[in-house]
Amino acid sequence: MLRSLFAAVVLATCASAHFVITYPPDRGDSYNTQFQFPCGGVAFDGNRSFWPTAGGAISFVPLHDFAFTTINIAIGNNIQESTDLNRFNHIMVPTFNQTGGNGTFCLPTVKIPRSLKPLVKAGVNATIQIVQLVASGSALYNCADITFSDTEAQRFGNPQVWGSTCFNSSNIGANHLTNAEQAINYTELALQELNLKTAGGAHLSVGSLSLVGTLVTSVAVLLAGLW
Ligand SMILES: *[C@@H]1O[C@H](CO)[C@@H](O)[C@H](O)[C@H]1NC(C)=O
Ligand SMILES: *[C@@H]1O[C@H](CO)[C@@H](O)[C@H](O)[C@H]1NC(C)=O
Ligand SMILES: *[C@@H]1O[C@H](CO)[C@@H](O)[C@H](O)[C@H]1NC(C)=O
Ligand SMILES: *[C@@H]1O[C@H](CO)[C@@H](O)[C@H](O)[C@H]1NC(C)=O
Ligand SMILES: *[C@@H]1O[C@H](CO)[C@@H](O)[C@H](O)[C@H]1NC(C)=O
Ligand SMILES: *[C@@H]1O[C@H](CO)[C@@H](O)[C@H](O)[C@H]1NC(C)=O
Ligand SMILES: [Cu+2]
Repeated sequence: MLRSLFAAVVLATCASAHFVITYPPDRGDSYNTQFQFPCGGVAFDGNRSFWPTAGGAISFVPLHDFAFTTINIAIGNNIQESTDLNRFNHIMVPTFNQTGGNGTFCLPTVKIPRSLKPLVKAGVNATIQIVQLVASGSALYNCADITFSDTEAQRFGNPQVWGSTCFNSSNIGANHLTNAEQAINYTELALQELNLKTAGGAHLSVGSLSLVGTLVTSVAVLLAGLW
């Protein structure tokens, strides 16, 4: 049986969940168990809603000031939901900083991960998972069970449906997370390593000296913070 979009929107307005997915609608409400991997402690109930085969909008109502948010998908009917057989390892939207709460946040064009494209066609079932890591350190989960449909994009594209479902409330947005990995200069690291090797450990290389410098600075900053 198909979940109605209307039911999900009503749910969102009186939600007790930390965040509610409104499109495609989530499985159900959870608050006390929402930190449970992979779907916030809500069991699959057999209900699904349509979602476009070529990818489409994902809309949700967050509650927190900000949350590091990741959107994943697992293809299949009855997803095995244990952590060691994690099928929610196909990333649709890599982690970003979702800012603002108590309004609607919508990404209009979320794509199917390249690795899964060959598996996706009308009638295939899947589950979309949204993970929100909030300031307290809790990871909160929510899932939407879907069936891919070739006609859903057209239905959803109807301005009446779209306009009431996919928008960003004024206080809500997103920032990119600076990827610490990208900030590392691997050329520099390789040169430092080479320096250490050619120096044969006999004396500190420039690389090590700058590392010591960084440590000293860090300790100084830490101490400054304590005053
Ligand atoms: C599916 O959703 C409908 C409407 O929300 C609900 O009445 C029904 O109980 C759900 N099905 C199951 C198996 O829970
Ligand atoms: C997809 O899920 C629905 C409802 O859970 C089920 O009735 C249907 O058989 C599934 N489709 C496929 C192709 O397995
Ligand atoms: C995430 O967004 C919040 C709210 O705008 C901001 O305070 C915080 O510094 C951001 N965090 C990162 C790591 O971007
Ligand atoms: C949203 O509303 C809840 C409940 O009133 C409140 O605890 C929370 O701080 C609000 N979040 C934001 C970002 O305003
Ligand atoms: C909502 O904000 C996000 C982040 O800035 C943006 O990617 C998205 O396109 C916006 N949604 C709409 C419907 O404009
Ligand atoms: C990385 O380090 C190398 C060697 O010191 C330097 O030539 C290069 O400009 C650095 N790249 C960036 C992006 O800082
Ligand atoms: Cu919360």
